[in-house]
Formats: sequence, C-alpha cells, structure tokens
Amino acid sequence: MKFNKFTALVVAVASTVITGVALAQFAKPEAAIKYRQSALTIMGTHFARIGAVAKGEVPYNKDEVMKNAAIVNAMASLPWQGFGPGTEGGGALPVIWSEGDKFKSSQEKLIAAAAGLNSAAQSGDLEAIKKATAATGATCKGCHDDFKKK
Ligand code: ASC
Repeated sequence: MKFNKFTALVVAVASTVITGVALAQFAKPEAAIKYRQSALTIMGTHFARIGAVAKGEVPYNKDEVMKNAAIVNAMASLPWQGFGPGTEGGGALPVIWSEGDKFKSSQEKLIAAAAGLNSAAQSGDLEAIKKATAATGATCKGCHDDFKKK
C-alpha cells in the first residue's frame, strides 16, 4: 500500500473512530474513574465480608458467602472498561497505560480467582472457601502493589 494523502486520511479517520468507541462508553474521564472506583468498592466490600468469615471473625453461613461471592464474581470483570485511553487519574498509576499487557494479565488473574471463589462458595466447603479467599486476596494485593498509588 502506497502511503499517500488518502492513506493518511483513512488512518486518521479510523483512529478517531477507534478512540471514539473507547471513550463513547463514558461521557468524560471523570465518569470512567467514578465507574471503576465504584465497581472496585462494591467488589472490595463483598470480598471483605467473605474475608471476615475466612478469618473466623464472622460465623460461616453458606448462603451469605454464596451471595457475596456471586457479587465479587460479577464485579470482577467490570472495573477494567473504566481504564480506557485518556482516563488517567484517581488512584491509578500511569503504568496501567504504559504496560497494558501486564495490567490485562492482572485483571485476568482476578477474574479467574473470583470464579474459583464463586465455585468454592457454592460447594459449601469452608476449607475450599478459605483457600479461594486467600488466592483471590493475593490477586487484589498484587494488582494494588503494581498499579495503585500508595
Ligand atoms: C479486601 C479489599 C481489598 C483486598 C485486599 C487483599 O477486602 O478491599 O482490596 O481485600 O486487601 O489483599
């Protein structure tokens, strides 16, 4: 393909459309930041309730853990769409945007761990729940260590 003015125009239009698609989900960066923080807050709240059971601070109740794990599992895939291009800020470190593959791999670890926690919750096996809680918490911490402002 010859790189002429027409090619340049096509590339320019295509990039604008792609950027537009990425940002279209949120009216402005602040909305994306609020969205991702909200999803992470909900996830953290419900994960902490399971954490309290795993630590023995709260008596084990299968239904409660199942409800909390289902919420964690549903939330686990949501925050990431709020980290699109041009949404730097909040508690997020710039490395999220400069090392996108590494960030993506951290997201996938959490998503997999949350699915495991959800399965453990349904099994009703407290020992399995404790293990899955530790595994999930490790993915929360790993991501915070690498990508969250201290
Ligand atoms: C929580 C919560 C987190 C994680 C993390 C695990 O309950 O809000 O962000 O656990 O502290 O290490």
